[in-house]
Amino acid sequence: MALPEWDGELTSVRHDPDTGAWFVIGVHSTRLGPASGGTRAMVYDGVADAVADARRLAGAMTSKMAAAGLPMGGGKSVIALPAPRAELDDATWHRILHRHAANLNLLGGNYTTGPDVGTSAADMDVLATLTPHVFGRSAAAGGPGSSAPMTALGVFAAIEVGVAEAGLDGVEGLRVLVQGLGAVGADVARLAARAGGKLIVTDVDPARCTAAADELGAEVIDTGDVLSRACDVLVPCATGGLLSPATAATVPCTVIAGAANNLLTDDAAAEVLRRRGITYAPDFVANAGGAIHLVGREVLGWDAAEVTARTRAVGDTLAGIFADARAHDISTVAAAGRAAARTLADGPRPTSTA
Ligand code: HCI
Repeated sequence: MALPEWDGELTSVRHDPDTGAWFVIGVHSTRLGPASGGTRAMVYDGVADAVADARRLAGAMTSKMAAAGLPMGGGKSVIALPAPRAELDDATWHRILHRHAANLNLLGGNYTTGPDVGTSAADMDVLATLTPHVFGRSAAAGGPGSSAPMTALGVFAAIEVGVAEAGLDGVEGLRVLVQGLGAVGADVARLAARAGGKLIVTDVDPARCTAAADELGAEVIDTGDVLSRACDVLVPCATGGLLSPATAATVPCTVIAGAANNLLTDDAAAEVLRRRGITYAPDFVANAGGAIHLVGREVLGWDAAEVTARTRAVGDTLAGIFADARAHDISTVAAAGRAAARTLADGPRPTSTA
């Protein structure tokens, strides 16, 4: 089999004939520390797609850890499910978690997982009974609890700094379009509403839209209208790949800052946004609050106040990236990539908690 090129360190691919699940772990880089990143569990078109997704997401984790100044490398797990998660019975899901834990143990701590799309703190609790290489257990099980509030706080900091970079005078009165009202998106919507933003929301689940309309007075739009509805701030909090060079060329907004990983199909989309004068907060910088929460609490011994302060500092990091992009006429993604590359080239810092 011809293997596609990848600049990462290790890919583990295993199959479980009993459940039909495939398990992929991508360790992109251990340059700054042991690799870490969540476990995504969903249905894929095939194992090649699952491998590609794990590797892309692992690469993004390397950049995220570096940009956030965390002493960790980048990795990601993908479990390619035999059927949608909601259709799996408990025994099958349990067996899948057991297999995953066995794979994590094989890597011996070179990679530590955590929650991602399709997995929860409750799943981390189960994994933690089988392997030590898990972040993000529930508070009830002695873990740091959900990282969603910190991810949302970091995204909101990115929105505020993005708005300032675009020359707008604060979030108050701006039309803020939130795509995806999961735990993170719903929290960002609340923060934006509290700051006086006029919320426009969409989600595949109508009940979540109704809740946002009731709680925040949000206007609800169709999921298909995200890229055509005029707004000031677009906040993608659903799955990745929303912005290609083609959609970036027409999306009618001024600022883009969201929580979704791998929001751009490729870096060329960032260049299109730059030329149109749209302020884009690179995803791996804007959404680092979750990683700051998990690594801060579980590796660095930070308390909640420290994690909150470090998450707010996502805004400062972004302001530096925006300034660098402006000064050198490069996209914000290029600027963020350069900064992360410098951090990686410098290697591990002896006093990363200082
Ligand atoms: C993410 O930011 O996408 C995942 C955050 C994370 C960080 C470290 C371990 C698991 C998940």
